Amino acid sequence: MIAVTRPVSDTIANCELTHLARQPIDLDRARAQHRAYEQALEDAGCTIVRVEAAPDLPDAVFVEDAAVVLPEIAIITRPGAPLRRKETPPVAAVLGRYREMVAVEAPATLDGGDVLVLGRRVYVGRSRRTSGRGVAQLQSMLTRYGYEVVAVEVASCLHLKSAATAIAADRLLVNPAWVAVDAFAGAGLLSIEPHAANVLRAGQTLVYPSAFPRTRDKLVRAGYHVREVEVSELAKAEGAVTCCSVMFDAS
Ligand code: CIR
Repeated sequence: MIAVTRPVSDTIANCELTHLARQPIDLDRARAQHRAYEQALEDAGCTIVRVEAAPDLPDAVFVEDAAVVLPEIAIITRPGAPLRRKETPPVAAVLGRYREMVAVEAPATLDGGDVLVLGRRVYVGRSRRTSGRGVAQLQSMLTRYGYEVVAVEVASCLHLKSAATAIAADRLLVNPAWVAVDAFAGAGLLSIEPHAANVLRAGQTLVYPSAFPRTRDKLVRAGYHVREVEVSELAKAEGAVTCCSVMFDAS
C-alpha cells in the first residue's frame, strides 16, 4: 500500500480554522508527530511517498483534501478553502505515476476529507468545503465505474470524515452528534468521545489518536488492532489522522 504524505509547512500556524480558536503550534513538535505518524503507517505495511514540501501553503500537510484515489482513477479535488487550491498540482504530479486522473472543475468545490469510501459505496459530505456541484461532479465521475455515490449532509463539523470513517470493509466509526447515522444504512460502531470518529485504516491496523482512550478501548474490545499516535499539534490546525495521507494500492 502507498501512503502519500506531505511535510508540515513552516507556516502551519496560519492554517485555516473553522471550529477551533487559534492556538500556538509548536512546529518542531508537529514535525515530530508527523514523522511518528509516517512511521506508524510504515509499520502497518505502507510505503511512504512524499509530495514536495510547500513552505508557503499552511495546510499542505493535510494532503487528503487534495485528492481521492480509487483503484480505477484518481480525482484531483478543488478545495473549498480558496487558499488551499494551490496545494493540488504537486499532489497530482505524484499521483499521475499511479493512476489516470480527472479534476474537479470550477465552480464546484470538493475536499477529500468529505469523501468516505466503503466498498463500492462512496459517501460524500455536502459541507462548507464541498458544494452540491462538487457532489454532482463526483457522482458523474464515479457512477461509470459502478460506484454508488451517496450524499450526506455535514453541518456540525468540518468534513464528513470528522464524523465518520471506515474501520473495516463494511464498518464505520461514527459520531452520531455530528452526522445522521441513518445516512449510512446500517453500518457502524458508534464513537463515544467528541472528535473521536476519525480513524485511519492501514491494512489490518487502525491508526488512531492517543487523545481518545475510551474509544480506543472500545475498538480494541471489538477485536481491532489499534496503533496510537500523538497528533495534538496537528489537531490544533483542525487536522486528524486520515487527513495527513492519501492511501491506495500501487496497482
Ligand atoms: C483546514 O481547515 O482546511 C485545515 N486546517 C484542516 C484540514 C483537515 N483536513 C481533513 O480533515 N481532511
